[in-house]
Amino acid sequence: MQILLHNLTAATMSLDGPYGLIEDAAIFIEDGKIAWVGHQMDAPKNSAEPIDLEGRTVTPALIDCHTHLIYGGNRAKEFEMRLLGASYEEIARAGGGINSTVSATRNANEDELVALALPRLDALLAEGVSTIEIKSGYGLSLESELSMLRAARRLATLRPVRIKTSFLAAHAVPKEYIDRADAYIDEVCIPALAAAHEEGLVDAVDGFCEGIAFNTAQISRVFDAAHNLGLPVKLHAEQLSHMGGTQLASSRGALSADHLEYATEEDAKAMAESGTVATILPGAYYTLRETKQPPIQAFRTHGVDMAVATDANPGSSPMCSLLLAKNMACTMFKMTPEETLRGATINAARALGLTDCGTLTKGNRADLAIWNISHPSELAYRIGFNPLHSRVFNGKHIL
Ligand code: DI6
Ligand code: FE
Repeated sequence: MQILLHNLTAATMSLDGPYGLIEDAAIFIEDGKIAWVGHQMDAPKNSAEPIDLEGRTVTPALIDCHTHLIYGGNRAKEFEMRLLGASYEEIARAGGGINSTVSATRNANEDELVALALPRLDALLAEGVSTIEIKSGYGLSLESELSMLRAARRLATLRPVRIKTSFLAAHAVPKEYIDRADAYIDEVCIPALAAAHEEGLVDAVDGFCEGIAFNTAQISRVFDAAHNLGLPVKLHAEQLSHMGGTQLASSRGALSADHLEYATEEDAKAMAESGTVATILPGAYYTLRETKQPPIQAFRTHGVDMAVATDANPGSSPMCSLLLAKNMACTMFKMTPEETLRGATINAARALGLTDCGTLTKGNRADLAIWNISHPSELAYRIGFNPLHSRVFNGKHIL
């Protein structure tokens, strides 16, 4: 199976210069992989059917490296309550918040969870996304966490998409364990992790280190369990307050620390040292009307790679648009359009521990997004407009 794409601008995200841009480029795809990228006049002679892209821009397919796409119900009522003055934390402590989604998720079977997630998945794919990370964390019981992960994995059999799963039972304390968070970690979270791993359902282990969730000592125990199983870790850290999660995650060589609104310069230094990606989630900042901004300049200064993701979830970020997340990261946090494209490609791949995608590089998977734009900065600029022309997924052109 061979395809030659020509008459295009390639934003390789791998070469020197802005976006690793190559004008008048061609891309040769063979057996699901990128076999060659360069100036079209140098394209290798071969028998592949050429596809004229008429000057369109090609980027690596987008990667949404932080989502909670699988869940039951919705939280529109809490959205209303917050606008009337209740805080996210107050609602959570009163048994709403994550725990209200836990009830709705436990009440849905695996088929229903898949059906509920498909429209959200389709919205992401329509914008050129080809790899999506999906977390558990709304089951909070062994059976229900496994059901979420199975549903997440099943999506990849129903659509042209690659799914990576993160185990997030340390997301909230379920109501049957109220005031017994340590017992929940020992009796549910760690045994469920072992069971999920045994079934091959876990690519990484995540947690929510926050006043309304788990402290660093509790997350540490979950990370120990991950380590014993040989699984990489990541962490929701410093989202609503400074709890020390970033330092913990960095000291454990975490793939990413996510949110980070309350992270400090010292945290940025620790992340740089451990090569931990900073995953910026503007949808949650926006939805919660947060005012404390993540320390973007410190991440730049210390050379921390930044990813940008949707955090798609029913509570703090009911958003299924990675293009909008890119736009918000620019407008609200003054990230550059190029930083946000790195954040949704190469750095998102790093946040997932993937080395075979996120750039247009020979040998990588042929996961591409083809756009009706003339420069990749346009992907962060418009609001509520989708310029995707088509995708190439695993070497197949999907129109
Ligand atoms: N932080 C978040 O923003 C999501 N999870 C987390 O740990 C929110 C989850 C929710 O409100 O349902
Ligand atoms: Fe999240």
